[in-house]
Amino acid sequence: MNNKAKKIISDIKNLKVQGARNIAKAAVEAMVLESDSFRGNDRNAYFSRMLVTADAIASARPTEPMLRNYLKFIISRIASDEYSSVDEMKEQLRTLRKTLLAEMKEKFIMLVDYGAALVGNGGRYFTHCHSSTVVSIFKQAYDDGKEFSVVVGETRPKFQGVKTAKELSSHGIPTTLIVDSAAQVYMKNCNAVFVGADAITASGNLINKIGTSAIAHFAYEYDIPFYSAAELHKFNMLTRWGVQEVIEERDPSEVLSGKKPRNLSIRNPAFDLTLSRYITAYITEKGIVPPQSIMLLSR
Ligand code: RUB
Repeated sequence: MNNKAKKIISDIKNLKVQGARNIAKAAVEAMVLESDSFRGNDRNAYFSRMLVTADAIASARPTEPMLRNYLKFIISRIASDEYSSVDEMKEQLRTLRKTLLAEMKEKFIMLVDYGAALVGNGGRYFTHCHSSTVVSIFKQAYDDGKEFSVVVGETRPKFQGVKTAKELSSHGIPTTLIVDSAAQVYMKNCNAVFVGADAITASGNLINKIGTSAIAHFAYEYDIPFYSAAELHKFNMLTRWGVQEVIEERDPSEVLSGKKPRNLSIRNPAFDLTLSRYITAYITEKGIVPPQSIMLLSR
């Protein structure tokens, strides 16, 4: 495999590239790099190499339907092209990258507009982890002239919440960083919770960074709206047929470094599942929709 594509895969694995959207964008890039580095005119060899690469990228983060959806789209385009030469296919893939990224951006702008409208003047909001979508919603609301503040949990074990806190505060938004276990205390006085999404299932359930589900329970308890900002590409179509979205389990060394005492087991799930009944609505490119409508809109 091409070294640059390999580097992207390793960046995705070790979270240098994190968050569903950034991962999907990086995956498209890796596919183009791999395609461009292919030497020869053998269409079958080209196709197998693209398949192997897509597989390697998809398995770098197993809980990412958006990533898989983009990869599937690229692969099916290559597979359905019976006549082009390898060079022509390479060219088509470069054009496809532009189309996909433009489409992604267009949907994102619509989604962020819908989300920013939910941020009220004088409000206080809670978020978790680092979602480029939620960060953009807050930035847009701030740029629209709204005054509000944000509370964010640090998000153990990889501290993506710290990244969120730094980005929001340097944009000018008053932001408070708390330890994850203080969530209940600080959420009481918030007006709404905004989180991102890695996967959405056919029942409208949400899979997002570990800890999201507990936050949704607190929000429910305090009668605070709980929103997930998610492009419809995050929907896992296969869940309609009963397939379960796999929850990625990451290396124990992220939780405890150094020598592990005997008999100690460490678990490190990257995500958890929030039932749809705790979700007020999803913020999508098609509007603010209840969890039950996601499957219908994702056609
Ligand atoms: C990131 C995370 C984010 C979603 C959405 O987890 O859970 O909330 O991916 O992000 P990790 P975005 O850090 O393990 O990738 O809105 O950027 O798609």
